[in-house]
Amino acid sequence: MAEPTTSVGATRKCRVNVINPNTTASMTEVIVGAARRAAGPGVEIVGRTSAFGAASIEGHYDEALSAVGVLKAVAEGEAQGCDAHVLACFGDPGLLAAREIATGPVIGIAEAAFRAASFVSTHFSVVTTLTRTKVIAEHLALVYGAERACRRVRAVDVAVLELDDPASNTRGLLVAECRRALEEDHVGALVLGCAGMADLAEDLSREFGAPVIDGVGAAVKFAEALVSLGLKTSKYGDLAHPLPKARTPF
Ligand code: 5HY
Repeated sequence: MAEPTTSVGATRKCRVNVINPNTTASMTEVIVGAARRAAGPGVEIVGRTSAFGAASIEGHYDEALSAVGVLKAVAEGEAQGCDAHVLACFGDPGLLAAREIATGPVIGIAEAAFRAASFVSTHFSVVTTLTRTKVIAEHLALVYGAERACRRVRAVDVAVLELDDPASNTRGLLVAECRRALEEDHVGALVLGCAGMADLAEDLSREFGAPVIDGVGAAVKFAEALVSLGLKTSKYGDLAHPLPKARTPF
């Protein structure tokens, strides 16, 4: 597995473990780029590609597999003294389990994007990759209590690993779907439903003059804020460290 990449800068305020739950290192670079653009002074971004799971996460099976890789990456980040963890996949795979083993905050990019959208709009729509993964975002909106604010989940039907292939016309398809969402869903903001779209948010926001939200950047800012408030994952109740027992090591 590639050595975690680290940004060195001003006196370090916090170290954020930014995990790509799929196993594609080139996608981790896009994610880490977005995380570093969002990170404030003194915030160290440690990028990590999951060592276990699928090359891209596009369904429930991929999600389940990737959760083990996420737990391994969180454990490595804890051992490396990371103050917070970001799960950079729009399904927030393994989020609650990760919070059990983490001391610092663990932020999923879907939850971060939903929360950010709810601060800047009354209603928002999500634009994700494949039609088959729409249900995952719909489920998360319910789990996070965002189902009333989230008007609709749409898809551009570009596979995760084809997003950065010029032949996929990702930007063109996203512009068309975002425009339809703004016209038909009566929403004030849009959420990009894949970490691989992170570097398109600013450009699309300019295109529409409306907030187009990337969960990677939002998650890094929320992690920074929680760490600066001294807030850690509660160890009272369901997120307490797992009970000691025999487990197959990963
Ligand atoms: C993601 N899959 O953010 C999700 C997007 C999706 O490998 N990284 C992935 O389509 O659900």
